Amino acid sequence: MKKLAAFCLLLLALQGKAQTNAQLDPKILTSKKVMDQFMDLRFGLFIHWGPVSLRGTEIGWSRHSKVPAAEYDTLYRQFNPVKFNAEEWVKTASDAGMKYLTITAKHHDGFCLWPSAYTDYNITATPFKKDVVGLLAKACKKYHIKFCIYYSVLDWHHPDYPIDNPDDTTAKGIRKDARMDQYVVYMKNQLKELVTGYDPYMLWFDGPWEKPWTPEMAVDVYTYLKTLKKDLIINNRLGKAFSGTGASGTSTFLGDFDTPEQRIGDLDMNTPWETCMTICEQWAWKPDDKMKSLQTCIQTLAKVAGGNGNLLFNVGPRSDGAIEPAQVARLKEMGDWLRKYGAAIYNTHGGPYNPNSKYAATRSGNKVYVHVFDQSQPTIELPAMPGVKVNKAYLLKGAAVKLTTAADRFTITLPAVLPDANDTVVVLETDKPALSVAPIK
Ligand code: FHN
Repeated sequence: MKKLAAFCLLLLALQGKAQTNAQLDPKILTSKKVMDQFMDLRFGLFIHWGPVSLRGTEIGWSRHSKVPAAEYDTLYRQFNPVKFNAEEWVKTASDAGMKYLTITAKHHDGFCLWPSAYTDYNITATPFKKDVVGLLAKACKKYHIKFCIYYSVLDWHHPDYPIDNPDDTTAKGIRKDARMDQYVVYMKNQLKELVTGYDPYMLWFDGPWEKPWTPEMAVDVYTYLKTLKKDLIINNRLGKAFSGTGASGTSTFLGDFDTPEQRIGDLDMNTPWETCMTICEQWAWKPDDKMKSLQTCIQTLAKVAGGNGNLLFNVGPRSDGAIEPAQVARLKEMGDWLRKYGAAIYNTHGGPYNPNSKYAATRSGNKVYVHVFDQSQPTIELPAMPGVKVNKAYLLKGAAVKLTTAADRFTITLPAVLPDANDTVVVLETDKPALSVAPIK
């Protein structure tokens, strides 16, 4: 994916300045209230799934490269995920402490996980037939998980999308009869199906980097979507600029939040952002894919929250419809940690300290939650918070800890045995609202 980010940067440079929210009618932009509520959720489940799970190769990207297109495009005929149980998936998210779920309704390969009236290349053409998007939407409603939909702007399968093979820039990789104007009509028809049919909380767009998709189309589709649902949250990948293409900060992209990928975003108290990351290495299911340790998972969540961002954590279910049991178990372990220490994650803001390998910090009211990762030393030193006094220091759910205050720093003496080896949370109660402290980079 690093190659992709470089490729996006190059494309962006070639295509000139990307569009920004300044080109939208300010009345249609998603309100700060709605975005604050989204950011309070902090943690969501990303799901990359489709017939390609039959091959165990990457969704979209392995078409033509690892799997011949003719074979890739007919995998749906064998796709019969008999173990798919939408409520089980949603309960896995809920048990992980996740508050929203984002499903790849249509990825770059163009296959639709719902019975779209605008293409036969959809779930009803499989032996399975059931409306996966609809079943997940219903299960999310039942378990009070916000339902979100991923939709790929580029579509290497659709006859009106000009690019068939991103790796072949010769005439062979291009559809010379493609009609991009017709493709945008198709896209808007499908988006209307999804928004009016399933009432998603958010649309997670992807794949805006190729030449056929223009900034003008992005502005048109964002504006169109807001006529369908005013409070619909829309990420910044309708537009050309997103983290990884060098964009950051509200003035440099179109959409409601930034989307750093496979990395923890920088501390930013102004621009809503969400890191998307795989629990393993591949987005879609892969046999024996290497899974992140519990420590990495928990510390990633704490560092993202410490940066004032959300974490969209991805699993790729198998072709039989089950999520790998080891991944379900890992997510449950994250949920166990959150059930104990979630006050330091949900409904907090990031900062005031920039997350680092030793610690991260979140805050709410007059509390700063210091997430201690490096437990090799008996003490941890933090720069002083200008103009703010710490009245009390204690372990979240635990005993008081010793705090020494100097002009330019605090020193916390940690107990000999820490309650959680992955992330021990120390609470600093301040004499002023914790949010009054400017970020300490
Ligand atoms: O190309 C996609 C990739 O397959 C995956 O969906 C990620 C997840 O955000 N987004 C794109 C790469 O930036």
